[in-house]
Amino acid sequence: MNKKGFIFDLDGVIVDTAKYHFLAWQKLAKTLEINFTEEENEQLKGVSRVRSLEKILAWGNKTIPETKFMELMGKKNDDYLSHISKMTKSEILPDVPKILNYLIEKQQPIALGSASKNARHILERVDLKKNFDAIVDGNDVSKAKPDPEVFLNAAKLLNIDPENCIVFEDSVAGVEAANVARMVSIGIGSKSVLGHADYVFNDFTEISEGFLNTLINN
Ligand code: B16
Ligand code: MG
Repeated sequence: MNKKGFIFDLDGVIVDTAKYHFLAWQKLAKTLEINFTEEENEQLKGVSRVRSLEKILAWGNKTIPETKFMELMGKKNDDYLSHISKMTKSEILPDVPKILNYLIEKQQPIALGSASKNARHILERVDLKKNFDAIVDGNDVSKAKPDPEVFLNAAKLLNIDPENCIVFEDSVAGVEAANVARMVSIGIGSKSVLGHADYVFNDFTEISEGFLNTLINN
């Protein structure tokens, strides 16, 4: 049987946590008297915590000392984690378990490729960690998406060549990272945002077993 490397982003692909990142950043930005729109928030998806705060400060034309920067990152994460602590399996996005189970049944290697430093904790919380053969997250990389490091490391751990890997991503930066890594990029979200992906689906309910078989066999 053909083996491909299936790499999943976490926030916004496996679980519905993108909304919690947005809420936590918005709350923090308000304390700095910075407003940003949902459209601008798209630029924060898949982007590291440090880079996200840098972007928000730039939108508000603000500079702050390093100690304050670290303090704000801590605050945002505490707020984010307070949302996560209430999270249940119901926040796994539609048909994700079905797709994972199908790929496991077909003996396909599966990895997580996330920018989040909270990724392992979240996977445990929703009881999906056991489905992954490899996990690469924000603690394991030095360069954030759109740099391909996170996906290239995942491919290495799966022992599959990058060109035989398929990435599922909800962010502009993540699709770009997959493209740079020369992997097949599958955008999960809207075509108007993720038009640079090889394929785009609104969610996993639109992905058929036939399509997965084509990915495995091509
Ligand atoms: P944390 P992903 C990304 O996760 C999120 O999309 C992004 O909004 C967040 O800033 C980043 O993780 C860092 O997360 O603060 O938990 O370390 O989409 O790559 O799974
Ligand atoms: Mg994401």
